[in-house]
Amino acid sequence: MALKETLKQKIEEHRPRTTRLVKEFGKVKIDEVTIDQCIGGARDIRSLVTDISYLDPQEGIRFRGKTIPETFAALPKAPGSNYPTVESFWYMLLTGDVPTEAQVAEVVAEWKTRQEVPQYVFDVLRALPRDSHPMVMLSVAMLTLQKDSKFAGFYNSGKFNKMTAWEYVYEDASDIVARIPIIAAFIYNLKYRGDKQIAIDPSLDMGANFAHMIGQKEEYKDVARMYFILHSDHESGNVSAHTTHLVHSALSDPYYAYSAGLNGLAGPLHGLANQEVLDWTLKFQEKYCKDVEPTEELIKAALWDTLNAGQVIPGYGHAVLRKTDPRYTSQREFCLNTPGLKDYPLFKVIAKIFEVAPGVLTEHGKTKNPWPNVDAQSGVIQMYYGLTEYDFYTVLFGVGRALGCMANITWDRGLGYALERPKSVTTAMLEKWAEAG
Ligand code: FCX
Repeated sequence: MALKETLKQKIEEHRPRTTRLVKEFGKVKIDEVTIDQCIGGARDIRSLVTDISYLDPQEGIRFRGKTIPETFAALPKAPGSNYPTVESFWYMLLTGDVPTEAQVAEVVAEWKTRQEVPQYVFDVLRALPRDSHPMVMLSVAMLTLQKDSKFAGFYNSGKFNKMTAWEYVYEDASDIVARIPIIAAFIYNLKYRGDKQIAIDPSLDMGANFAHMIGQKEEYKDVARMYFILHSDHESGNVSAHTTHLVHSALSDPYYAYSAGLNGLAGPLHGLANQEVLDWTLKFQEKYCKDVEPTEELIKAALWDTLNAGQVIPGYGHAVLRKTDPRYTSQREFCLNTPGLKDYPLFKVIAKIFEVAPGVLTEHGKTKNPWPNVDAQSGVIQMYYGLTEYDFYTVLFGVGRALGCMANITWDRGLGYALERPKSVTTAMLEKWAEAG
């Protein structure tokens, strides 16, 4: 069965579960809210539902119930590779099933029919100031595509129907995941390679084609596949996923929704942290170890400099996780298993920071989680392969994150989730409740 048909069946089977929960158990309490959660960014309040992924504070992410190693092991591999195609992962995120080789081939073929980016998008990108941040370019590209949204077209057709609306989200979502790597490659070439563009290679899967389009070597194909899968989803309360969900809950189409999600991803406390990590580490190398190996003492001194200046250590800490992020571990293992990369000086610095930073952050005593997150380890791999323009790294994150955000909002519409509209209160109200205990 084709992906959309399988998804249709899954959504129709799932709907009665959601309906029953609301009708029969709608008043069952699953959480309570405290004043510090109200002021402190709604941390830990259970108020969102997604079956695409779940983040356990100790164990880390599971995609459709599978840990990262289980995900990589279960999915069919790209030809000649140890890594799965991004297309096979998309199938699993949407349906919860591990696809067969034939089902993967269908998705690969389907994305090829969707990946052509209209010329007007490139025209708009070329018209932007060339020193615009690449995340601005990616977000603008999303909005530029909005005029052709199939979901918006359906809504405006006068035939809008809640039961079938998800099919139009699926259409836009599939167009977005197929096109976003093409747009990202265009932005890369526009900004850093003097607008020397490389045409799509129609024989390649998504990750491999991205590598080809940014002029990368063969080995980078697996880096792209791994990177996009690892960055795809982190349940639904993180800024990019939550923003996408929130904006789409107003029935704004997937282009509006993901452009907004990307704008959140561009924040230094979220996706931009990978750029910040590289910036921090290169400045550290420049200042402290021009001619010497990075020692524990030097790293400690640099970490304290940052903390004493009132800044955060980028790539460390997490709002949910309380252990080393398995996305960090997975990328670290990739480095350790790749000859050359294992001995790459910058990787040695990153590895040394991993030995030192958790102790320093624990002594500093503020963060609830002194362990590294995904961003602490992703940039060094890109640097090693020659993708040195680190203000581009959040764009790579955005290409991967599209998979999770688009799978989520397809299901949001499939299950008819409501407009999101939490209630706000005033400070005087909080004070009154505080006094009453
Ligand atoms: N360095 C220094 N201080 C840190 C810190 C770090 N890496 N992480 C947290 N803290 C501080 C916070 O700033 C906060 O200080 P405050 O009381 O003065 O406001 C205190 O510790 C408690 O924060 P905590 O509850 O542990 O963490 P939050 O949930 O508020 O914030 C993030 C989580 C991720 C934003 C925070 O750990 C941070 O700023 N880390 C550095 C930036 C980063 O790596 N972001 C990427 C995260 C992620 F993986 C992603 O989205 O890509």
